[in-house]
Amino acid sequence: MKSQKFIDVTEKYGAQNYKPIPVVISHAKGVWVWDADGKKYIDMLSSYSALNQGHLHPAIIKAVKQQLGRVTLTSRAFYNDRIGEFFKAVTGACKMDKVLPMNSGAEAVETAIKLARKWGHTVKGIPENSAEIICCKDNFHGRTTTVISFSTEPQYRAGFGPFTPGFKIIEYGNAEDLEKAITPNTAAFLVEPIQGEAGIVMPPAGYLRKTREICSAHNVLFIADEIQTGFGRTGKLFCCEHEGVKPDVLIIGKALGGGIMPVSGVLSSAEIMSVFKPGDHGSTFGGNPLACAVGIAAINVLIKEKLVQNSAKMGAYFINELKKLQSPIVKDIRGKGLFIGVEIKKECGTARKYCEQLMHLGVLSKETHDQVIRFAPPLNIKKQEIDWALERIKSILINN
Ligand code: IF1
Repeated sequence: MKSQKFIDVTEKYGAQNYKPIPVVISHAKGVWVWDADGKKYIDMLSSYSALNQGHLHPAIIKAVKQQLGRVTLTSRAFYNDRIGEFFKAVTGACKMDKVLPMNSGAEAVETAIKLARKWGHTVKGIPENSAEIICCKDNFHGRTTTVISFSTEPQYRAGFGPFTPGFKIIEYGNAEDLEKAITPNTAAFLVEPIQGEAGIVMPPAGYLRKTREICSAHNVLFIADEIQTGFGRTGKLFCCEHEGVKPDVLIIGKALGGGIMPVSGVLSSAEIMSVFKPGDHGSTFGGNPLACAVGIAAINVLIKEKLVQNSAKMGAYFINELKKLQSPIVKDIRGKGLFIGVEIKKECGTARKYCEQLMHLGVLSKETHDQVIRFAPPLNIKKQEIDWALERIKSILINN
């Protein structure tokens, strides 16, 4: 068992801020991964939706290799010959005027907060240092000190204060709550179209549309965090499209990096983005030519291979088949596209237990909080591959 050795050395020298499912991935292709002992698994997590195009997608790998032979890093002190093309591709796909490139998701969320605050203070006329941003209970937007300042999960905050002020929390899914929370100092409403970490929690139908309307009526920016729900995960390119909603500010990440490297960004109208002046904000690595080559390829693969459509089709099939199982241990099955949560009844133990059992059968998934198993495979998954996983999921959900 080579795997155990890799686990031991990881635990010995690494900070223990994670408790991984005990599988050691050593190589991968498409929806499949192999562990250090050669056992094959289907990847039903896709690195939390950062692998929507699958592992080692040939077109993305080709783009990386080409770029590696030219230039990888320039900083934004200079222009490079890939960044403009990347900006054009990403704004085109997202139907937004302007983009500001960053690396991690949390950095992009921080960027959106700075954008909204500066817009609030300089355009909306909110007195300096008093802009408010409204967020939802059970949100997840990352782990920086400012972002955890508006987390409502005790573990993400405990011991990490003092926190950044300027955030208000409302119920997720209740549009009237938003209207009540808005004051003349409200700059923005920040929302996940589906709450991933909270347990694949979908707001009631019409919520995104209603909150969008409320934001417009009160001159409040509607900021959608589509870091996880974006790029086809829910069966539309962006989850807000399910309700015909166009955000003022769109935050993207994860799958934009094509499973290769962190690539994130904030998109907005030319007018809103114009509040950023040279020197206001930046990043050493954001918009580097390698990231740009990856981002262009990642978007092209999604479009050319119709992964958004496949996500809608395969997601509907997967959810339907899961529902047919009529498992006695399952409380709820929910999701959109290939973003699926299976909630286990409390009296049947935690989701973690079932994820570990699934791992032994060759299906990689991960619990979110205590009771929900998340299934979010690469979007190019085929019906036969879903069936392969379903056979194993069935034996765990039925025979326990
Ligand atoms: C971890 C969760 C998922 C996100 C949304 C911003 C970010 C994320 C909607 C920050 C990141 C990741 C972080 C990762 C696990 C994963 C996660 F369970 F923690 F919440 F997917 F549901 N907005 N989500 O989902 O992006 O800075 O990480 O690039 O281990 O913390 P990042």
